[in-house]
Amino acid sequence: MTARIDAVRGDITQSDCDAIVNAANSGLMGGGGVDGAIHRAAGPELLQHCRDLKAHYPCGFPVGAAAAIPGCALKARWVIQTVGPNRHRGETDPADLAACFANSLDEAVRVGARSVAFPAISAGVFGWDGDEVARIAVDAVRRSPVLGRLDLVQFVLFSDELLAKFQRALSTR
Ligand code: AR6
Repeated sequence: MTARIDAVRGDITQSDCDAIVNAANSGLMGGGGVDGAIHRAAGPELLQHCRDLKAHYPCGFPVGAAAAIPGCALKARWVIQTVGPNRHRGETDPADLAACFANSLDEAVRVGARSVAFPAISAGVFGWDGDEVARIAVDAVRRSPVLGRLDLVQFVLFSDELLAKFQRALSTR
């Protein structure tokens, strides 16, 4: 058996998945976009877990890395922190974005999650094209060696436009 991979429109903070992935920044102290929404919904306790994680990364959390912290007030049991490449800073390597998805799935399996929800990492403030994010995300998830240890990988998109892009990527083999 391998995980079902799908895409829905919605707010990832309301996801029923065991783990939700946060598109954070290397400072890990919260921000706008999905990061801000997750911090608001999870409550202030999340920030303390972020501080503990940050203490291990004095030079900043690396682009493409992933680490799970407790979901606090969220339905999700874990928030997996990852940092996408920032196109506005010249971070244009698709491998860095693919690493966010692949490493987040590895981390989800490591903590025992069976279902994982992803936002469109780097498709907001970090300036990547939505179609490109969708293609890279779907490809990285399909290639993941841990897919057989998960039941569901769900992309949760904030707009119909982005949902259509992910649906297109999912319909292409
Ligand atoms: N649920 C699902 N998707 C959402 C939600 C939500 N509640 N809110 C926003 N999105 P962004 P990035 C979508 O900018 O490009 C932050 O300040 C949003 O519409 O959140 O990786 C961090 O602290 C977009 O499609 O993440 C970093 O500094 C997608 O999530 C920086 O932004 C990603 O947009 C990271 O930028």
